[in-house]
Amino acid sequence: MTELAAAKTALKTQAVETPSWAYGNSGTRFKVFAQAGVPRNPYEKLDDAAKVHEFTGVAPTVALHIPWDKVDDYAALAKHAEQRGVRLGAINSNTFQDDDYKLGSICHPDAAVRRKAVDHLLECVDIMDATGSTDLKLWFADGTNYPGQDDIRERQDRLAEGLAEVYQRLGEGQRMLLEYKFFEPAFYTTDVPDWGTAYAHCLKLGPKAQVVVDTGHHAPGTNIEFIVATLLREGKLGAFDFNSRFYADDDLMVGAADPFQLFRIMYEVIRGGGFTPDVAFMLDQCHNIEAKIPAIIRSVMNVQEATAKALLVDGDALSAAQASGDVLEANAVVMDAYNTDVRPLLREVREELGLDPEPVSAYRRSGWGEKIVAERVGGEQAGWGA
Ligand code: PSV
Ligand code: MN
Repeated sequence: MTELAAAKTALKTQAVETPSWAYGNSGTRFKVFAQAGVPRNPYEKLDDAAKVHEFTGVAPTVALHIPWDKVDDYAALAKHAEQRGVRLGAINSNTFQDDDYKLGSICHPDAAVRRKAVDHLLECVDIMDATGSTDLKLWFADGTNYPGQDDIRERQDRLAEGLAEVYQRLGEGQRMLLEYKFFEPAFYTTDVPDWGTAYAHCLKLGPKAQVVVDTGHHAPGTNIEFIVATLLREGKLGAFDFNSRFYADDDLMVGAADPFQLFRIMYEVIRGGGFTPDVAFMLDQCHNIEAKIPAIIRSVMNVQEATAKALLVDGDALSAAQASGDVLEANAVVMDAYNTDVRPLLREVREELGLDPEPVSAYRRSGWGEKIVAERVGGEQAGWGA
């Protein structure tokens, strides 16, 4: 198989999971701008997600967020997804929105609050049983704002204890994905601030615990691809939350702020054997001012473009240049791949999959955007907290 043919085959098997919350209203702490046609419940979020999959062909699963996507009958929700041609993906827990969590959740100094948080995580595993989801995604807002506020070491002990209880509850084929974030909402210490802390906990827990790399959760200038390479070497990279950032956790469209970084990350994924279903490629974004569905389609395409470029890196030429110490040539090989216009290749891939080569235009022509604006009248739009 030629390199190009191999790249095409790989691109056809790619899967990007979209987050239910990206279809709802969102904003900053200053303002949430409502958009017409936004889903009013998890069923309508899935209808929109199905459109993203219909036009891209590579977004077959949708991540849920509990309690924002709470329903009475999860099997019925899974069936609805299936009827639309998608499946339910990771279950994201939420231990940051209740008043009880002011001083933390699973790391809280009060055992009763910790119990409540762990019970919520166990409930999320029950939901996974009902939906058939394999991944429990954990992000904790836990931390402190002031030196001395709480004991850093004891908080780690509480975290380990809570995680261990949830880990024990995981069934066959289920896993726990632990996400880190360096700050916010806590500003002095965060209990899972970096990949090293997440890794240390996952290592102790066992093989069903893996680390999530959210690309927006690092200090500016962090070499994320190095983290990716390291986690893959250790067999501990479970998933990505893709988004892009200019300043902090901006949750902008992946590939918008720094497409070169996304390419470097995807190169390390491929180089490290991470381009498999064992690593979940998820989006974690909010579309505060732009139209949501086309923005999600664009984001999926941005991931595809970075992947295509990474697949085109000439491995033999790169190894030869590296082995001979030819710094300039090695860098040129990587840059040649990055500078390749892969859009024609991706158009071909889509045509071969029976899709329109231009997903955003095809979506716009489909009339779905107008239909949801006309039909989704009344009721309460989904957004933060719903
Ligand atoms: C908060 O920073 C966050 O964006 C985390 O990345 C989670 O993955 C997501 O929210 C959903 O809880
Ligand atoms: Mn995230």
